[in-house]
Amino acid sequence: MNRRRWLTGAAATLGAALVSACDRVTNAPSVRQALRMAEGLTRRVQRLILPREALAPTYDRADISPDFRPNGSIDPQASDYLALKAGGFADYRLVVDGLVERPLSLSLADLRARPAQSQITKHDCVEGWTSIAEWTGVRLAALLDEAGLKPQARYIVFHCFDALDQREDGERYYESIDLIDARHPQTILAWAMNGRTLAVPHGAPLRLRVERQIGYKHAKYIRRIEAVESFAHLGGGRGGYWEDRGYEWYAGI
Ligand SMILES: Nc1nc2c(c(=O)[nH]1)N[C@H]1C(S)=C(S)[C@@H](COP(=O)(O)O)O[C@H]1N2
Ligand SMILES: [Mo]
Repeated sequence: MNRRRWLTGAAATLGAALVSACDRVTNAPSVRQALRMAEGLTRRVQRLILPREALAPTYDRADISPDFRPNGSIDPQASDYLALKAGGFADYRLVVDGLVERPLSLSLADLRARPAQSQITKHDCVEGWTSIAEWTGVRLAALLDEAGLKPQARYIVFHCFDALDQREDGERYYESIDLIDARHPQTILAWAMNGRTLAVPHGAPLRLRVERQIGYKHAKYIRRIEAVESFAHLGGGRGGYWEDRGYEWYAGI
């Protein structure tokens, strides 16, 4: 196939995969291969066109969606999560470890005591809906600087409490991003939504906002942040719960 036809085919395949529901993924090796190639292209093109720190659009309070839809896990049943929830997350600790000089263990009070940032942005789900909300939290870059990334660190992994099948031993949600997105000025760990404490359906007590990427990259119910050199050893090796099921790793919008 010549390059142009391949690109057209890959774009069509990617488009088809993107409109399918989050839980419906094609597993044909050719499709997965095409997705991976198209994805590398998307990431390289976006990195070329956009400056490192290009901002996602922001909106006004009046634009906030009255009914922001919760999606994916909305009520995790893992026993460790239920115990923390029962105590109002007073015993919650966010662990930051992996390839860092100084591992961190932070309570919600610790997180709230750090400089907060708010942003009103549009969330874009692969299923085809969007919603606008105001998110408040701490910049991920600030926590990474506090922990001190070792030179080998290349990706940041988010380990979550929820298993989509709601089984105690089920595979828990996870995601990963590169250091450019991790250090992006709009990448925050949010503990509030629309001025209120983050609710369980939207990822309490802490979720990621990585504004230049699509919905499934925004890990909810974060329990641990790990700096790694490679994510090949995690889950199915593709860097995230949905990526392991065929979705693209770099889901820039
Ligand atoms: N831990 C976890 N994070 C997750 C999910 C999930 O199921 N579990 N779903 C993802 C998807 S597909 C979307 S669209 C958003 C939904 O966020 P919301 O519930 O606030 O709308 O969370 C993302 N992060
Ligand atoms: Mo989504």
